[in-house]
Amino acid sequence: MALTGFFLLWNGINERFDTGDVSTKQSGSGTVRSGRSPVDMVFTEEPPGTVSESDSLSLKEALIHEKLILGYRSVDSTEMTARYGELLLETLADAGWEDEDVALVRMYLDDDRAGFLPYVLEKNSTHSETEELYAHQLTSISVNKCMEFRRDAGADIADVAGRYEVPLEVVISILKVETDFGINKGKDPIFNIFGSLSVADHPEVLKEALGEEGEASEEQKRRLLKRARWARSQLHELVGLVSDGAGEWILWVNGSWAGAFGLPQFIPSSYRPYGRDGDNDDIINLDNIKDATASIAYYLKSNGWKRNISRSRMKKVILRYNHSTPYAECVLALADSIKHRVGRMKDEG
Ligand SMILES: [Ca+2]
Repeated sequence: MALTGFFLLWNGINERFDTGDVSTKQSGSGTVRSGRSPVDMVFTEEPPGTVSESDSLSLKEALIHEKLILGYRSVDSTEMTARYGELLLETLADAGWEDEDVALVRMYLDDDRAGFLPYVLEKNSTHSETEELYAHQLTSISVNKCMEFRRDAGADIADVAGRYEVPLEVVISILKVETDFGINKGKDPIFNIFGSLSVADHPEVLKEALGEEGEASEEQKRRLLKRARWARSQLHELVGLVSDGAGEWILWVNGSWAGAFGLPQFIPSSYRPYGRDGDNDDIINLDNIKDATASIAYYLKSNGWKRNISRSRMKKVILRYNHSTPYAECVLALADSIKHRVGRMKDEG
């Protein structure tokens, strides 16, 4: 089927976890921070880690810490919100966009759902990947959730993952770490995420975010400039997807602060090349568990995953999925843990 056909058929449900006939339990997403390195957590016996129902406070502390490190000034959202559409169109024209693409963005900005999101600038210019951010993924609670998911949905997605020779525990680990099996897929339309970030290097926004000369760090300025360029390329891809037949709904799919959407948390530039139809209904729905599994596994295979892959190569491939060493180490450690539990279950008969 032509690519356009997939787009037209994909109905774009993004608020629910479409499991088809798969029943999946979803429990709360309390986080646990053990302070241990994922590297230390290759499980031999019982998965280590402090078992606690909630440590959301520590996650909040980590985010405050990020802000303190970089001394971020909040963008004046009232003024910027009022000027957002104008700033975005000006920025895109300055960046060399074709008039017709700018006109499309102008049209989408008229939608009631369009709007400026100051936190996106803040998050994208202050976030740093640390092992601590992933520690809660490597606890008994987390592994228990993975085992529940495997029990409920494993049989349905094992053959899909197998098509690409990617072990089931690796797919389950990615589904857990990315969105907690669909619980944390993001809360704002990706058109607004990429649009807001696209204006981050507009002189007026930069001045607002960085303050007077020398007030904020060079590092933060560097990040804002880099992320703004990146966001415009993703926005361009997104507009292109609509133009190629995806339907305008894709603009309003909710995504994370980094613009990642669906269970695999793909960005627009990954959707077209790596999105796959896992349940053979001719619809690529990244909120459908089989399609998500196929898309994750196909992404990994396309980036070098194969049978009998070495450990170091595994890590390199996961890093292609998400360029974060703590992420890659966490995904592999969690997959080890799931595999270990499955092995123990089999031993116990
Ligand atoms: Ca499908």
